[in-house]
Amino acid sequence: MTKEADMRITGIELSVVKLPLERPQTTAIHRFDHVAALLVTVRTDIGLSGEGYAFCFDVERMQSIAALAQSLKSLYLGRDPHDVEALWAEAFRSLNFYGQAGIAVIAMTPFDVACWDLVGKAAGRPLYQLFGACRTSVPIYASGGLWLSATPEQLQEEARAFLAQGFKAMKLRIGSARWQDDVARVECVREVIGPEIALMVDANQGLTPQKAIRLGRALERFDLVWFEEPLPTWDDAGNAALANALDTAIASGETEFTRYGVRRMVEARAADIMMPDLQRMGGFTEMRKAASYLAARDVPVSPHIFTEHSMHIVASSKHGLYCESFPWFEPLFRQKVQLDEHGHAAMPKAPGVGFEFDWERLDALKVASPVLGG
Ligand code: SMN
Ligand code: MG
Repeated sequence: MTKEADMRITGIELSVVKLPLERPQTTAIHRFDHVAALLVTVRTDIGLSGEGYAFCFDVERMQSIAALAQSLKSLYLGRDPHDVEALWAEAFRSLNFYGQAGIAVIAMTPFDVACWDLVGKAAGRPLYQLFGACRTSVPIYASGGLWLSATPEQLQEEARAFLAQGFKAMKLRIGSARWQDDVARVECVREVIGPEIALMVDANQGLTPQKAIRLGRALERFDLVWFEEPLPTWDDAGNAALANALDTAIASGETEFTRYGVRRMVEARAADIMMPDLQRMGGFTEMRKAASYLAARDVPVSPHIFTEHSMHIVASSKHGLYCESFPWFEPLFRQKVQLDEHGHAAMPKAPGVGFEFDWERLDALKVASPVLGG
């Protein structure tokens, strides 16, 4: 590294924002009416700043993540953000006592992401090019709708709206009390989108093995891209049996932490497609390890949410399938993800992540955080 490329972290700012949702939304196991995000800005002595965020489903529980993040600040202050690998390892080790999964790993994420944002900005390159580019646009599926809480009429309306927005792929949540109702939900969406649009379903770990096999068999005729999280993530044997029994690919892994969770599922053959989540990996440093491990095992990778960041992983992974378009976090950023005529998302040309916090809007969404002293 040349002397000019050096930079030092001189300041770190943390804040919590509350993002309201238009109406409550449900999956087989969640109910959301707002999300809370922890925004981290890392400033350096060369005038560049990097940004990252973590989120959870309620402002009260966000305080625990914010407290852990606050405790990590001293580890990063004074350091060179280029040292992402060393910093990740130090942060991870320092959290050993608190559990090297769960909210401790979530709390590491915005720092690692902000450091990578700085690495990209210092190099003058978007991150996917630094990671090793394989495309300039990425397949993307609409995921901000088709919730379990939607009626069949709403499902059809939302599916039409996704098509009108230019999406060529979309994901439907399933996990109804009667599995036959899930078949009807898939049928009514297919009716609107036709056979060519890619369709995925997500049961959010809400099924039993018996229900999952019946439903999975009944869904084979809809030519789904994948059947996501049919069973609890810890049921490796159950997921492996299902993956073996069905022609439809099983996708899973969004709630696994770090490369170790990803590795366990792959070794158990519990999923055909893996969906690592940026904040459960602890940021880009570990996400890239997970993506490389999946490449080595020839397992396709389709990252979970974090659209603006996950794009860089899909654009630098030949085995990257799709990026998930998830609108909850759009208000965080000044730039919007742009779809082309193929329904692909164009990679940003700006250096780093290429999406920056929209403080003009975010200041009004800030909420008090006792642990951050606000
Ligand atoms: C999902 C679950 C929880 C939060 C966001 C998204 C969902 C998905 O499982 O895969 O989109
Ligand atoms: Mg999911």
